[in-house]
Amino acid sequence: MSKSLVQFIIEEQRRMPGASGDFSGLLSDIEVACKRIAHAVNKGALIGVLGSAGSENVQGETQKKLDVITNDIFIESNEWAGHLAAMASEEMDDVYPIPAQYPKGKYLLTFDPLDGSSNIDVNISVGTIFSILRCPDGVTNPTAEDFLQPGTKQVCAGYALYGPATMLVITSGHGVNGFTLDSDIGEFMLTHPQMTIPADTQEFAINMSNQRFWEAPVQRYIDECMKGKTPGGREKNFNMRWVASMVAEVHRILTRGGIFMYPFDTKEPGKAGKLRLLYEANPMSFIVEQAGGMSSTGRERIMEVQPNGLHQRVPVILGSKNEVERVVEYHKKGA
Ligand code: P6P
Repeated sequence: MSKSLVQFIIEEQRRMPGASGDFSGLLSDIEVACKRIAHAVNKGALIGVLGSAGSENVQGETQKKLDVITNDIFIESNEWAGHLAAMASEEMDDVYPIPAQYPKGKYLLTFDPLDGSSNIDVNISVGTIFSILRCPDGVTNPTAEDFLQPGTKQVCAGYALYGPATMLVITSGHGVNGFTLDSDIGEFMLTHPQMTIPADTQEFAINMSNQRFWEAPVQRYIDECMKGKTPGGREKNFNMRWVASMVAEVHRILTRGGIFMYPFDTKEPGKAGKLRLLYEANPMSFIVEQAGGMSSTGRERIMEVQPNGLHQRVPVILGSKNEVERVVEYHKKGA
């Protein structure tokens, strides 16, 4: 019989002498949150959760009903057990402190409760992304400043993918493992142990409608991919994908390789990129690097970026190592 996530977590804990069980408990609470979100997402129109909530988040994006519902689910599932000192979310302007009636713990949790939610009304896969940091020693009431840690400080990162199957993919620095929800027993079961990303690929993912706004290095890279084996192109032909759901793109890359790009563009001056560092780029970069891939802004390793704000955005170029290295090389040359 394959291993459940609960068994996997406990066996991982045994590998860390002196572990208090706090981390294991937090992961189990996150697992419950993802099961609850999977239920809400899978029921969709049947329980009236599709459509707009009629509000905007701190990003100025129209919130879907499920954006708000899934954010509430993550808060409710994780605030009570005493593993966290505070939380931060794409859907909340500021830090969420643990209510006074609950004990506090030593971890900080950041999350995007429903990434790709613009797809939810058209029944395309969406996901949840989360990242776990340590709360700085001696800090009992964390502020936004305490979350501003580079991605290399992450203790754990993961995502849930609500697709044809519901999956949970997690790393805590010892490789990447994928679990599939067996709805007959309500357990996530280990189905994809030690996932690795092939160093080479013939598949790129980018929103081509932004092409006129890209910098020269990205223009060159995509132009060569589009030319394939014709003159001025590459040694191979390429295929393209764009789901507009980062979790689905990253999962495809973990499964069969690829390069995902949401680079800097001049579409909205002053915006450093579209994707958010703390709860999208950093957790996905931790997972990608642990699977043998690479993740860069084009100019620096994403996990070494020193955050300057809870909702900071960065350019993201991640996936098969040899292709990301080529894009980084083009940035060094200026094109
Ligand atoms: P666009 C979803 O809104 C998201 O944050 C990522 O999941 C996805 O990769 C990207 O934005 C899609 O952006 O501009 O294609 O809608």
